[in-house]
Amino acid sequence: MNVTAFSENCGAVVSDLQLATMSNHELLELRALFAKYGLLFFRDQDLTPDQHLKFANRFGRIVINKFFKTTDDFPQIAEVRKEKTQQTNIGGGWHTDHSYDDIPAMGSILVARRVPEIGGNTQFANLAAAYDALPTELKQRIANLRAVHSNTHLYGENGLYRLTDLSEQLGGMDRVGDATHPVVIIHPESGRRVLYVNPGHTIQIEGWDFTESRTLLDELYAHVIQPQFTCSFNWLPGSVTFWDNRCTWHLANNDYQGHARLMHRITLAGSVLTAA
Ligand SMILES: O=C(O)CCC(=O)C(=O)O
Ligand SMILES: [Fe+2]
Repeated sequence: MNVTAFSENCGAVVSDLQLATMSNHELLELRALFAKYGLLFFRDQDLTPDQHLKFANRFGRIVINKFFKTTDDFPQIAEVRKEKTQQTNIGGGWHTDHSYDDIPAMGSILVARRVPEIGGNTQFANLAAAYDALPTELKQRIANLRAVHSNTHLYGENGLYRLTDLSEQLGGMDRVGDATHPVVIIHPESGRRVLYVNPGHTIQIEGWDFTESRTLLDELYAHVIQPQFTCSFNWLPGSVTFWDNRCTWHLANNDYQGHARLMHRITLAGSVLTAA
C-alpha cells in the first residue's frame, strides 16, 4: 500500500491496494489512514456493486439515505445520478452527509459509474485543519455553542431540491427532520477538534437570533473554503473516494451540462458526537 498526500491539508491517494481483495491487515492499515486523513482517494478499482457493498460491510455498519433512489439490486447503494437532460445535481453546495440526523453518518464511499469527459469534480474541505487555523478569539466565541441541522429546507414540501428537476428522483418528503450538534466536536478516532457546521444543513446556532447566527456561520464558512483547506478531485472510470463526514465537507461541481454522470454511494453509520 502506497500513500501520498493529495494536497496541503486535504486527502491522501492510496495506491497499490485493491479494495475488493485486501487482507485484514491492509484493512487495519486503511482504518488508521482514514482516521489520519479523513479523506482517501483510490484509482483503478473497478469495484462491482457487490464488492462495493462487501468493502463497506467490512469497514462498518451501513445506513440508508432517506431521500435518494437506490440501485435496483441493492437497497444499501444510493444512486447519485444526473441525466444529460437534467440541470440540477445532487450535492452541488458545500455540505456533509446526514448531519441532520441525531447520529450522523460516519463516512461515505463513492464509486464512479459514469463520469463526464470534462468536469464533474468533487471538492472537499478539511474541517480539522480549518478549526486549528481559526483565530483564538473566534475559537473562544464558538466554544460550547450548539447548532441546529436540518433537511426540511432541501427535501421537505417546497424544499430547494423539490423545486428542481431532481425532484422526481427523490423520495421521502415525510422523512424530514432536525438535530442539534456541538459546533466544535472531538473527532472520535483522531481526537482532533473539528468545526462541525456546514452550509447545506446547518440552519442556526441554537438559541441565537437568526441574523446573528447567520453572520457567525457565514464568517466560519468563508474561513473554511480557503484554498489551503480545500481540494478538487477529478473522477476517472475506476475511481473511489471514501470520506469522513465528521471532519470534511464536499461539493459536487455542476459544470458538465448536457452530459450524464452516475455515482454509487454507500453511507456508513457513526455515533453521537461529543463536544470539545
Ligand atoms: O456526486 C458527487 O460528487 C458527490 C455527491 C454527494 O454529495 C454525495 O454523494 O454525498
Ligand atoms: Fe453528499
